[in-house]
Amino acid sequence: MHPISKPDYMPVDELRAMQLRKLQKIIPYEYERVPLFRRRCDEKGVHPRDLATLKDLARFPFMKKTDLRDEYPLGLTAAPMHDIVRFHCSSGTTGKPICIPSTQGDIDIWSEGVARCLAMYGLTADDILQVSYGYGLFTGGLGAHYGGEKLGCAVLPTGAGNTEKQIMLMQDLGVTAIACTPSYFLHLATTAEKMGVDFRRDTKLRHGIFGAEPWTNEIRAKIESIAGITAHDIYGLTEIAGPGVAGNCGRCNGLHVWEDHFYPEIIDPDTLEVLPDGEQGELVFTTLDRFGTPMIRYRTRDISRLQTGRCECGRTMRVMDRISARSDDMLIVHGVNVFPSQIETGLMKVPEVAPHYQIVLSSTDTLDLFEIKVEVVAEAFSDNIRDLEALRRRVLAAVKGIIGLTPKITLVGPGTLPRSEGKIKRVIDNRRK
Ligand code: DLL
Repeated sequence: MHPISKPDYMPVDELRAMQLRKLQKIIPYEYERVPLFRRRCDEKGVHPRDLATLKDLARFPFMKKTDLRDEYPLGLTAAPMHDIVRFHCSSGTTGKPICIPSTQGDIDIWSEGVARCLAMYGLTADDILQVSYGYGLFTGGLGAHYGGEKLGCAVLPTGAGNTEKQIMLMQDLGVTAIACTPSYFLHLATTAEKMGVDFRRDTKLRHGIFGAEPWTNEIRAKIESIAGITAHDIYGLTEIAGPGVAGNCGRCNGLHVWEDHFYPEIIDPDTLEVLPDGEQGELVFTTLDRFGTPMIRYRTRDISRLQTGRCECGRTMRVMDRISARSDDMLIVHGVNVFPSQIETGLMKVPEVAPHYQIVLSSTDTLDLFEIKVEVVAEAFSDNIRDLEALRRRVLAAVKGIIGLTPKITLVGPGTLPRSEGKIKRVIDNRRK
C-alpha cells in the first residue's frame, strides 16, 4: 500500500474522534473570523461550545452558494491574505462568480485527496498522467495536476482543447492515464477514430479519471469498451476543494468520501433535517481542516446517499452514491419530474445511439415542447427512412419506459451535436421562466 493511502483504512472510532476534534477547532475559528457565520449562529442561538458530539453539528447553520455570491469576493475568507496562496473561482448560475481563497495547507489537503484517489484507482509513480481538465480558475486542471505529482506520476499538463495534438502526445509519450470530463473523453475518442488512432492498439492508456459532470454507468460502460480502459469516478466541488473529495474504489458502486477532511451529511432539502445513512437526499459538506475559506455545512445541491455497511475493499471511509442528479437540474415537463440522467440511461440501452444527445425544451402559449436530439453511430445512420423510423421508435420506447413521457425524438447524424472541452451542457431550456 502506498503511504498516501494509510488514512483510508483508519479505524472508525478513531475517525469519529478525529472528526469531532477537528470540528471543535474549525467551528470556533470560523465563528471568530467570519461575521456571516457568527450572525447566523447567534440568530439560531447556537455557540461553538455547544458542539460536544458529532450529532451537535446539526444545530449549526448551513452555508449555500448564494452566501458565497452575496459575500463575493472575500466575505467568507477566514485567513489573512498573508496566508493565502491561491484563488479558484467558479461561475454561479447567474451573475457573479464565487471565489475560494486557499492557504498552502488547504492546497496540501486537496492534493492529498486527489493523490489518494489516484492510488485507489491503481496508479503509481510509474504512470504518465495526462491532465486534460481545464487549467485556470476551474479546479479540475490544477487539482489533478498537483494530485498526480504528489503520487509521483509524470504529469503532462495539456489542459483541455487542441485535441489532435493531445492524441499525438498521448501516443508519443506513452501516456497511461488521462484526467478529463467524460464528455471530453468521448470527443477525444471520436477525434482519435478520425485520425485512425485506436486507443487499444496505438496507445498505452489504461485509466480514465473522470468527473466534474454527471455521467451514468451506461456511459461508463461505453467509454470502457470504446477505449479499453478502466473509467474511474472522481468527485468534488470548488467550494470544498476541487476534485478529490471522493472517488470510487472499483469494488462498490459509489465513492469513498475522504471524511477525515470533508465531513459529509445528507439532509432532506425541504425540511433540512439530517437523514440517517442509507437515505437519499442533498449532500452537505463541512471542511474539517481547510482554513482559507472553511465551509460549514455547505449545501452542495447534489443528490446522493451515504451507504450503510463496509465496502469490501477494506476502506473505512463512508461511500456516497454516484451523483446522478442535482436538486437544481430536475426538469419539470408536463408536470412530471425528469432528470437528465434518466434520459441518458434510456438512450444508452439502444446500441445504435452514440453517447451524444441534447435535451431541448421550449414552450408555446399553452404547451411545453420536449425534444431529445440523439446522435446515431455512423453504421446505423442510413439513408433508408424506414430503418431510421424504426430506430427512432426504439429510442422513444427506451426513454419512455423510464420517464413515462413521450418526447419528440430527433435522430441526427454523427458529429452533429456540439462537443465540449469542459463540462457539457446537455439541457437547453428555452421555456418562458
Ligand atoms: O467540477 C471539480 C471537479 C473537477 C470534480 C474535476 C471532478 C473532476 P465545480 O466546477 O465547482 O467543481 O462543480 C462541482 O460538479 O457539485 C457536481 O454537481 C458536479 N460534479 C463534480 N464531480 C462529479 C462527478 C468541479 N464525479 C459540481 N459526478 C458538483 C457527478 C460531479 N457530478
